[in-house]
Amino acid sequence: MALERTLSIIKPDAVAKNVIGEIYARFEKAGLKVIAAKMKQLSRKEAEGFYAVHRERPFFNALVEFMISGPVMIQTLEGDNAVLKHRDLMGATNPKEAAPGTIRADFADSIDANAVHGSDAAETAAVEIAYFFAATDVLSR
Ligand code: RTP
Ligand code: MG
Repeated sequence: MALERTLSIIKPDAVAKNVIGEIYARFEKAGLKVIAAKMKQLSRKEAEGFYAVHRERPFFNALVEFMISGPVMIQTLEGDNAVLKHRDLMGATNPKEAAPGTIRADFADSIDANAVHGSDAAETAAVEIAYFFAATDVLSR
């Protein structure tokens, strides 16, 4: 299996619910290591840049507003098959469709306030990690 990295964001709704630790515990139990982390209030520019691929989508403005509505917890995770493993832990984008026991099924309220973000491929993970972390702030262990 391939050792991979992925970018995880605990979104403002889940930070407000005070479940950072519960979500981290799921990463750890699945064998994903936190190798970089920071809490941050995103600026509008940062949120727009991060979600630039969705710029033309009808939900873009609502997504940006939501992502700047409060602090987020951003981390780089490392482990075997980290991208897919993390997506499996997250569950479907719409919490109504998320499998029982997934982070979104347990903590998300709606498709907009859906608790977490995770990179969707190794290539996008590399871009997303570099968006938030300098190479020297990512501590493989
Ligand atoms: P994410 O990027 O946040 O990990 O989520 P995802 O891959 O599961 O979903 P994606 O298609 O990349 O969409 C990014 C975020 O935009 C919001 N969204 N709203 N109202 C809608 O139809 C809709 N579709 C997507 C969600 O908050 C989603 O996480
Ligand atoms: Mg996505």
